[in-house]
Parts: sequence; C-alpha cells; structure tokens
Amino acid sequence: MRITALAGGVGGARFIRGLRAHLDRVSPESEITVIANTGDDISLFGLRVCPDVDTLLYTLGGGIDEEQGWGRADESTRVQGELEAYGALPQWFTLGDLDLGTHIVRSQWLAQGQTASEVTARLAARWGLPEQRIRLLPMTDTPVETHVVLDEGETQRAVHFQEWWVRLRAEVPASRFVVAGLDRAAAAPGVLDALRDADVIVLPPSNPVVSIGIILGVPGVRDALRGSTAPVVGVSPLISGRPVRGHADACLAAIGVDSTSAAVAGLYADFLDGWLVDPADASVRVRGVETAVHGGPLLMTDVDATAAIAADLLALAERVRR
Ligand code: FO1
Repeated sequence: MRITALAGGVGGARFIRGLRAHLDRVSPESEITVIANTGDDISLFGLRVCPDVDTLLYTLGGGIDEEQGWGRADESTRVQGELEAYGALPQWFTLGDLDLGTHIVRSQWLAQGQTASEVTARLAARWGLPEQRIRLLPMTDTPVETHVVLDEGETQRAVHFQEWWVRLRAEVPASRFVVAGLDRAAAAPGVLDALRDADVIVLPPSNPVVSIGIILGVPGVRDALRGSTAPVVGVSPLISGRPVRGHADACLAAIGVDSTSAAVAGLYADFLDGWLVDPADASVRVRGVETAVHGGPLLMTDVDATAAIAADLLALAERVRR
C-alpha cells in the first residue's frame, strides 16, 4: 500500500512514526511518502534551517529530543554560547551543537547547487528513512518563508514565522500569514505524483494553518487532493477546541476560523473524505465528510497510542474509499 502524508513539525512527525509502527505490523511492504512543510524555514548565521524537515528526520531516525519534540536528544549549546558572546543575533532561536551539523551540511550542499529535494534525500539516508520505506519530500525546492503580519493596531509589522512562534510565543495577535515566494514555487519533484499515485492520503494532526495550510498553497497540491481517487482522511489537531500542543488556536484566530474540530475539517472540506476525532468531539458533523470517533483519547502519548490512531484512520479510509 502507498500512503502519502502532508506533515508539519512535531505532531506530523510523531504521527508518521506511529503510522510506520502500525504498518510494520499489518502491511510491512507499505511505503510512506511524507510531503513536508518548508514555510518554517529560516536563514540564521549564514545557515539554512528547516525545522519541520529536521523534526521529521530526527523523530523518524531516532535522534529527537522526545520531551521537547524538536531538536536533538543529548544536545548541548556550546556554539550558541559562543555566538551569544560575540553578540551575534538573534539569540531567541536555539541552535544546538548536534543540530548545527545538519544546518552546516545542508547549507554546504545547497551552496554547491543541490536542490532542497536532493539535500533532504541525503539527510534522510543518514537517518535510515529509506530502510523504513519512508520517502521524505520538501513541498517545494523553491525557498519560501512564512511571515506573520502582526495586528498591533495602527502599525502593520511583519516578522518571520519563527520570531512570532518562538520569541513572541504567538501571544501578539497575527492579522495574516504571508508565505514569501509561494506564488513562484513549484511542487518539488515527486510531490504531485505521490498524491496521484497514493492508495490513501493522510493529514496528521499538524497545524492546519501554518503547516498543512501552507503545503496546500503549493501550486497543484490542492487540485491533486480534490482530484484524488484515493480516500483523503485526517486526524483532528484539536480536542474540545484546544490544540494538543503549539498555537493552532492563535493561528486559526488569525484567519478568522473557530478553534473547533469541525471548523478545521471545514478548511479541508473540498477534498476531505474522513475525519478522526477525539471522543469529546463525537458530535462533530461536517457535510460530505465522514466523522469517526477514536477508540480512546486522541493523544499521541507514545508510539503504541499513535499506532492505534493510525489504525483507526486507515480503517476510516477503507470505509470511505470512493
Ligand atoms: N522552538 C522553540 O520554542 N524555541 C527554539 O529555540 C527553537 C529552536 C529550534 C531549532 C531547530 C528546530 O528544528 C526547531 C526549533 N524550534 C524551537 C521549534 C520550531 O520553532 C517548531 O518546531 C516549528 O518550526 C513549528 O512547527
């Protein structure tokens, strides 16, 4: 079975890990293609940092800081300390010593003219993703960045998404998100084919606005989902209106969408066939979308819990198969 997933950072990575664990039990030959959000990417200290891609690499490759959800396990920040001593800015985004290895080699390969896809494939090989039959694709090879226009009354100031997410902790209201470069972006090689060739397309519980929403903005992606003959099923990122982690509620408020599981499904309604919700949201109804209630809390507390969510999601896909 060929499964294609659109994924952001922490939630997306944890879900793919559980999906792989479930498939290893019931369908080991299945292949997963992950289309990763690159709108979070940022250039710092002359290096290109790709947080969602790196979170997927580290989580699937066994190098993630499990408690934090991003960055490397057993990390140190000696280099960051030196950067601070030199007064290098910004200092609100921590780059660990091990993590810097990824950014240095990525930046070197990009400078040599390799594409983001080629670089991502080399990074994924080191983390053993091909051996897990997981293919990791950036959504586009075109450099794009999500910027946030802050709602500060009379003035309109834009900051990089990471500054809003990390330094401002999404506490300053955003009036809108602008993805610099997205209108000139082309889907990366293999992305549209992965959507067309999939037996099932899954939406993990990633942020619907700044992760999934950005991927949907890549030319051709939404049309491929609408035209898909494969079932498209998703996991609600909200439970009783609350994000399990991150600031999805602040992102939804910025685009004028209610922080409810039904409203998020409504964002995908033009292509979504099935929606898996927490028991607390069993009353959710979205026209044209079949709702299924997970047989327990919709919380990815560990790999087994996540594998059970993936199992329910794939069962839903079979029920709604067109
Ligand atoms: N998140 C933070 O809250 N503080 C940080 O200093 C930080 C650094 C960082 C470095 C590399 C990386 O891959 C992720 C990092 N993150 C940090 C998380 C990041 O902001 C989010 O994971 C995503 O961009 C949101 O999906």
